[in-house]
Amino acid sequence: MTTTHCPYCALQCAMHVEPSPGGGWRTRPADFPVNRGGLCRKGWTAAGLLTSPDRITAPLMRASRDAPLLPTDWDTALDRVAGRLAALRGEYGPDAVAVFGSGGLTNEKAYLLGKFARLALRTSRIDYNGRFCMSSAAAASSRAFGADRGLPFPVTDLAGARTVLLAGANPAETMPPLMGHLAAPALVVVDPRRTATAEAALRGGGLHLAPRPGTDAALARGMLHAARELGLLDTAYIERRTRGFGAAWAQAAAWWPERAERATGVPAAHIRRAVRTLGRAPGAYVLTGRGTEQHSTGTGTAAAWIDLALALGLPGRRGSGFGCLTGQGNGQGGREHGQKADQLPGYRRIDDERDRAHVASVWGVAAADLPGPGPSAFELLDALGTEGGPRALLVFGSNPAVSAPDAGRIRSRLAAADLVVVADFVPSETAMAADVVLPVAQWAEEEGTVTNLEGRVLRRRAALPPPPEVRTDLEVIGALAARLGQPAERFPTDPDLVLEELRAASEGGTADYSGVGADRLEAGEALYWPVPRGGAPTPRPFLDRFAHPDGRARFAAAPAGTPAEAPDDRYPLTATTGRIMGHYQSGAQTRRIGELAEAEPEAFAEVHPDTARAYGLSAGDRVRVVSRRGSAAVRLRPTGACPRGTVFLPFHFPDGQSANNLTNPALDPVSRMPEFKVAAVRLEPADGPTGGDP
Ligand SMILES: Nc1nc2c(c(=O)[nH]1)N[C@H]1C(S)=C(S)[C@@H](COP(=O)(O)OP(=O)(O)OC[C@H]3O[C@@H](n4cnc5c(=O)[nH]c(N)nc54)[C@H](O)[C@@H]3O)O[C@H]1N2
Ligand SMILES: Nc1nc2c(c(=O)[nH]1)N[C@H]1C(S)=C(S)[C@@H](COP(=O)(O)OP(=O)(O)OC[C@H]3O[C@@H](n4cnc5c(=O)[nH]c(N)nc54)[C@H](O)[C@@H]3O)O[C@H]1N2
Ligand code: SF4
Ligand SMILES: [Mo]
Repeated sequence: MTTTHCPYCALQCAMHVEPSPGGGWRTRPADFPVNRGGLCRKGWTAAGLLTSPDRITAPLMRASRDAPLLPTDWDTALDRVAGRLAALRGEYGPDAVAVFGSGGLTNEKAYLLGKFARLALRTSRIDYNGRFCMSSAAAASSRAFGADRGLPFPVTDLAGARTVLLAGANPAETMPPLMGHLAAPALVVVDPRRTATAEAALRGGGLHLAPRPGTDAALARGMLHAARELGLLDTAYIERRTRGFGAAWAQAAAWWPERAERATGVPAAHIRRAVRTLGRAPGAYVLTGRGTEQHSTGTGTAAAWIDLALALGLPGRRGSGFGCLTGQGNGQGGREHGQKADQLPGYRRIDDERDRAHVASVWGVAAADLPGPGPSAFELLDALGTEGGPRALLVFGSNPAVSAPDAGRIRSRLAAADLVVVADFVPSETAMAADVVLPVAQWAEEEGTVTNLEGRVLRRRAALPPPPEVRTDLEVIGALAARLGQPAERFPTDPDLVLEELRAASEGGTADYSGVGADRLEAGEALYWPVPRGGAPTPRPFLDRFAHPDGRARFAAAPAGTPAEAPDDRYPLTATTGRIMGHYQSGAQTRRIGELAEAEPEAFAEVHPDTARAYGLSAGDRVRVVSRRGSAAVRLRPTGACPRGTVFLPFHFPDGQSANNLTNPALDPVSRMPEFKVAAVRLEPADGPTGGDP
């Protein structure tokens, strides 16, 4: 039996992995403060993928674009990849090769992938799926607090709260064990749908506010207005610990609750009641999730929630706070160690001379040799195979053919590239569109560290060896680097050696991991970053001061923008997308686990029963949801939990069922986050004629 952490979400529940009496492996919950002996359905079934018949166990390669993917040996596959990469670089320059990483990769993998892109490929074109995840909240937090640690406190702090406001998060489905920490506080749930989390809030005497999708910023401004009206502003805190309240109030002054009601659909009386329930510090927390962040106005919206929290005096105090719920297993660490387009390890900036000099010295190169910032995830994928765009793409840990916005367009970009290489352990939709597929080890077959949603660095342990012809991501990166002429010692494949290097590269940075020693991890010490060499970890980094040089937080005073697309006569409904408990992300993994696939075998769309009636449709009908970008054929699920005029689709299903055939790739100007949560759509019977474009 080995004790490790779950392969999926950012809670990183602790679990035991052990042989299953019937053959194969099984998981059981382990004791850990975050999950306290609980696991969700995905965690309980996670070991199923280790022995899945669908697993890729040999490299796959196709002879030409139209030829099938066939098994081959590692040398042939790696020689082919390195040879093509070198040729494309020779012909078009280093930016001809693009790299796409993941918040599912361990810290060691994310670090080595960024180093590989900058040193072995010399490309500036590297970004990752976290751009589609928490980037808006990360940008807003960095601006407000001077650092982006999703939760700047342990989740166990939440149990002592009086009230927790959840803006656009549905943890009852997305992080079930977190609900255990939210049992005592009154919840205020902000979600257009009456989700399982909203039901829990109502049962516990809390509140459910249901704004129209894409209108949260107006709601947060309206709440700030009401807070002043009700005399709830913490003026001493505002004076002592913040800057810029005047400008934020100048924004909020125009959002009296009755006007916010018109913009959002949330009654003014509920806005005032929510503010009273939330109240001042201590005892109140504001937490954001993807529902409020995944918009073309996401950074401004996250900032509006931060402004509300600052006005009430919540952040950086014991027993209250502001936080963002990181999503992927290593969503936090994955955004700190240099796989982001604008970043170097330790949350350093690639356009800062001192940051460049530090990392270049650890890497033994000249700072001038490091490329500069590159384009963001969607822009990178969307330029593939175009004039001046990248010709080749290497993917580690993502399935953008299903999870990228306007996925139909991204699938055609993948087809237009000269070379697509995917490292994965299952034949994801992106892997099946690749020229070369490199089979890699899974979570329970290798060692490494991840950083959970609290900013705590954890050790993942190997419980079993990978199948014989399978390599680790670190080995794949190392082998490619060697073929591209890099010295072997520059790309170690032993995770402990990579961690040693990451510690040095992050030292003195915002996300300082220099004190994350193997001995301290081994001893089970709670290593919240920053953790300087030989120094204490930092569970609550903002208690005395925020991370800006003057120690003060900044109000953002961002305007309350509106979604890029509004409903009209041809597309009269608003589609929003998200998650259900039994599937994870693009579904590449969970659709291959029998129990989960049987429970939710196909895509569906939730609509209000009145909407279904207006279209003459009933439960179980197959419908086509159509946007300006494309359509998805799904099963209709009428439910009173979904508001009139809104259509909710999970994005876990591929091809013709993919919610991302519909989504709008309008990008937030700061975070470059796409508008996953708002698209104008209409419904059609799936088997009838289509009503025209597209
Ligand atoms: N089961 C499961 N769990 C997961 C994942 C998974 O795929 N499946 N993925 C993990 C990852 S990477 C992430 S990022 C997290 C995400 O976790 P969450 O943020 O909880 O997940 P979502 O379902 O994307 O969005 C939450 C809610 O936002 C609502 N919403 C839509 N539009 C708006 C809006 O305009 N305003 C507001 N306030 N709400 C809106 C939706 O109705 C939805 O209920 O979950 C993690 N956990
Ligand atoms: N419409 C809509 N779209 C969304 C969202 C939404 O709410 N709505 N949410 C967005 C969000 S928050 C996220 S995080 C993204 C996630 O979307 P994706 O990036 O597509 O995430 P996954 O489906 O987890 O894909 C991970 C792939 O990598 C593989 N993999 C897992 N671990 C490893 C590893 O260690 N190494 C390698 N080489 N491979 C590995 C898995 O088998 C899988 O095929 O989706 C985004 N897309
Ligand atoms: S809540 Fe997240 S970490 Fe915990 S078992 Fe479920 S998927 Fe795994
Ligand atoms: Mo995510």
